Amino acid sequence: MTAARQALEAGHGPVDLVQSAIGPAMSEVGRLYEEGEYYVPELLMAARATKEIFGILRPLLAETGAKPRGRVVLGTVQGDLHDIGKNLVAAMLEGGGFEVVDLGVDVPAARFVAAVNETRPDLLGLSALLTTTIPAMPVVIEALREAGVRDAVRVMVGGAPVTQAFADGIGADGYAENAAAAVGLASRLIGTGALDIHAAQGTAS
Ligand code: B1M
Repeated sequence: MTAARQALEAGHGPVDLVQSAIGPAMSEVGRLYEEGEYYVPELLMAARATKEIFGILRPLLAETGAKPRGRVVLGTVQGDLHDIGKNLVAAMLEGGGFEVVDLGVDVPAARFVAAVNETRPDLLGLSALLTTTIPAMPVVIEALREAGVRDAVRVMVGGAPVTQAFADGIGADGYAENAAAAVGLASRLIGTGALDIHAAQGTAS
């Protein structure tokens, strides 16, 4: 928080902070976790710090007119209360320049469908940590189909018991093994480039 405020006071713009500080920092946290140097508490601290910094940056980003790379609705599926990984995915996506609408945990299929209708996201992210709750994922996809919005949104799935084969089997558009991979996958699925820095700086792109 203090470092973020100091950087802003020193004249660094909010877009610059997202692109050159928060994004790379969260990627580094993800890398250290994957290599076994960081554990869950470090992940939580990083995710919490990122969340607080975004509390300061969000209004500033809105003022600059910087276009988010895309909107992602994210939630842990019905019956499942695990949210540490999902929160990390949310923080990494925000750090990567995506707008995230976090529906929380234990989210019923109807709530996902309603959020897709209300917020028109580019991507819907489903997280599950239990072998007993991953069957809720195809239920969400079927509910999207029944509501006629399946083709309006890309579906990304993840969580410890989820595999690429499972994702393929339920007709999801993509699977990410961890939070860092989720940012890369989201970029590929949405087909976006970097944060629109020209719009943010008021220069021609
Ligand atoms: Co739970 N739990 N838990 N638990 N818990 C597991 C998952 C379990 C493997 C433990 C075990 O038995 N070894 C086991 C599941 C077994 C199974 O399904 N086969 C289990 C169980 C059984 C249960 C309960 C049923 C226990 C009980 O009550 N008898 C119960 C269920 C409650 C419920 O959900 N209805 C339960 C409860 C809990 C707590 C509430 C105590 C707590 C959750 C707290 C919270 O989340 N706020 C908890 C915890 C902490 C765990 C473990 C220890 C850690 C999970 C975690 O946060 N990992 C877990 C055992 C373990 O994993 N070692 C366990 C760290 C996190 C960063 O990783 O969540 O995998 P992860 O997220 C990663 C990736 O998976 C991926 O990116 C993340 C970051 O890199 N990812 C995505 C996740 N979502 C993604 C979405 C994406 C893309 C990537 O796109 C949308």
